[in-house]
Amino acid sequence: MKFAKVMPTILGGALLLASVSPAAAAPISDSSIPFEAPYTSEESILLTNNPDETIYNYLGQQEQFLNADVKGQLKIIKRSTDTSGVRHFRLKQYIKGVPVYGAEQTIHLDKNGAVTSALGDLPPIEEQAIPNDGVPAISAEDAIQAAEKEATSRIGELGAPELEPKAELNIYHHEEDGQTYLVYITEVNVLEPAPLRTKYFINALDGSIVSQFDIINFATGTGTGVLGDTKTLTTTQSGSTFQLKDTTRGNGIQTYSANNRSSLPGTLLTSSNNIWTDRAAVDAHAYAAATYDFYKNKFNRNGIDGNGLLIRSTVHYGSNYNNAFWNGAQIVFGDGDGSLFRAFSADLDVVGHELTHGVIEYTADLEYRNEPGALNEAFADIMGNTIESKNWLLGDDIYTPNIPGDALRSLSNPTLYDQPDKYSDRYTGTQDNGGVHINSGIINKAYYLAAQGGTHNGVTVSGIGRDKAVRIFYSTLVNYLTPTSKFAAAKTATIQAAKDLYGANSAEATAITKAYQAVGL
Ligand code: ASN
Ligand code: ZN
Ligand code: CA
Repeated sequence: MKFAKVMPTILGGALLLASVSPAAAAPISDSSIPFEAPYTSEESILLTNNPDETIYNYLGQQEQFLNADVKGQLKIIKRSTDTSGVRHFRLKQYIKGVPVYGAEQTIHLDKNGAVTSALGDLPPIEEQAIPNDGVPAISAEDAIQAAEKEATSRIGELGAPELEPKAELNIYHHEEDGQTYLVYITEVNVLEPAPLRTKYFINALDGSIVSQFDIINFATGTGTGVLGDTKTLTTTQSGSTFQLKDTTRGNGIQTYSANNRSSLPGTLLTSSNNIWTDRAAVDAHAYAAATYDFYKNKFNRNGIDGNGLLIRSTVHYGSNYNNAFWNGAQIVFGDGDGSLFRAFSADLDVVGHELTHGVIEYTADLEYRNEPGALNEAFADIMGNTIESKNWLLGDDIYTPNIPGDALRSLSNPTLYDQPDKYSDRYTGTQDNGGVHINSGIINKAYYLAAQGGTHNGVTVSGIGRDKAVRIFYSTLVNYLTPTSKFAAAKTATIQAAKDLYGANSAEATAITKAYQAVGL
């Protein structure tokens, strides 16, 4: 009889438990029945006084539960007898000589040779559903390479394997889609560049990944952020403690505390229970992950340098320190003084801004003074604001905690916070490196107009939305600008990026042109 559903147990688990007496639970001696080549032929069932025969006779009686073929597919792979004389058998399913992943069955005989229980979970596989008759089209070596390629895309160039990789051909019943696959099962197991142990099910016909899961490595913690919100965090378990280390994004994200001192990176944050209470650290860790994901998902960029560069964040830098920064190697957040600012990591657009300074250093590398410096600041604001996409403000979640509604800067109306919104109003003095945090308002406003649309200085722009606008500005930064680009070059570059992405006569290119015209460029 064929069956359609997964067979849970032949007999119930309760019976199994009930049948195990304290004596039977005593240490199991090694197989007192010598292991023989598994046999499944009718002939063997005719043997007398053989416990194996009892097992197969029993399976033959279970046809109301078992696919008729299953009896012939189950091979005894282990026999043992414990001190009470109870015999334990472990059987494994093979179809066309290929093992079926996870398809094992245990059966137990009491000292009189009667079956007391059986337990297993055999997948419902029809023999004719086995792809290519169980013959692989790629080699085990190909499968190992496919797995290593996926692992490399997640954590970077792999170090030496902790276990020599091997790939075993299996039949795999995929519970999610109900399909039967012929797969190689292999494991990537490395410590460098980050600890990773992942099991892969590689399609033995085309090398694609059918399924995969991480065996060790990361844990999911929960924490409370600066604003009292609860969030999940990717962390790492190390022995009995948890570390604020995410190994699943690029070469990792690690969050430290400077403990109100000024040496970096400080100490890695840990927890005994994976419940995180350092609110500034919770936000820094979660928002670094969100920023990584934004760059990965939207632009397929693997981290700050495009090559998975480790993101290190330090919170509680200095005492009442009213700033955050990228120092060329990591991002750093002060706690704020509590009145002008609260902890800087509490705002996703600020975390995105600081990490974007890192991205800029690895791309256009805009010089941090005068117009190139203001472009540097504007791109940091534009990306930070777009990562959050909550409003057009910068720093509204951390600025003046006792005054609601204000912010550090506004992309839609830079003049609200003493920034120019047209080129003729630009600051030409020497403060702030030649006004890098001032003149950025001009470019911020151009971005806002391109995304949202509007009329400014008599020029009307049809908005193309944040998504297209940010793709154009990202491409401008990564592909077109150079370290000494000024605003005029930024205009040319952004228009060219829009034409290259959307077409020379596209509405997108027109919107960018008008947006720059509206700010007097
Ligand atoms: N928070 C400031 C910024 O990222 C620090 C600086 O002046 N560079 O722009
Ligand atoms: Zn900045
Ligand atoms: Ca405020």
